[in-house]
Amino acid sequence: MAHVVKIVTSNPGKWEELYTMLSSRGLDCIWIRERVRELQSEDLAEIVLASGIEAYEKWGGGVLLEDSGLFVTALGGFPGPYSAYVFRTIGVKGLLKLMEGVQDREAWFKSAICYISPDGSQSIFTGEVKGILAAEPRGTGGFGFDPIFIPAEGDGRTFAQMTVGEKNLYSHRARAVQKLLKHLGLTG
Ligand code: ITT
Repeated sequence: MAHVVKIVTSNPGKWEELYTMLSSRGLDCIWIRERVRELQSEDLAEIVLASGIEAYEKWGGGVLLEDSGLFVTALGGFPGPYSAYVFRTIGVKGLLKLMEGVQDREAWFKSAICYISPDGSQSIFTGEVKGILAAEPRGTGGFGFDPIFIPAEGDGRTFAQMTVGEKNLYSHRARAVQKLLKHLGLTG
């Protein structure tokens, strides 16, 4: 029986990545283009679980939410869970300014997915990708901080210089999705 997954996100870039990965495994995806209230916490898993429960109460079983962020080592993990706010306020340029003259360019994207099944059972899946911050933005694809994130395992291009399919080979979100697919028995 085909699973129906209700993906709740206000972010079209996230939807595209999640839809591409899940539909290729035979899942029927519905986009609920809404922003769910987010808990204040430093822990992405905790934030996404609270949002997931709220979404389950509103839209019922089969809901999937994802919370993610960019964690910059030299900035003590900032902006982390505040990434959406930092992106909306100071943006890519503002973050680069904070990094001016900083030698250590290491950063991580982290993702936490909450899936609540039709019978109400809650699961959380996480994924990470390590990279470095570019000196200048490059590329027009992706969203958010993609123009300045160069994944360590890649070929030197930023995520914004990759197709969705290429980004999905390395990304934090793709790694969390792999765990979800395994949980649903849809890998291999
Ligand atoms: P929803 O909460 O509605 O899903 P959002 O964009 O507000 O959408 P988050 O609260 O999870 O989502 O914030 C994630 C932010 O972290 C996002 O806005 C980007 O600035 C950044 N981010 C996360 N994953 C990213 C990725 O794959 N590429 C670039 N930036 C990313």
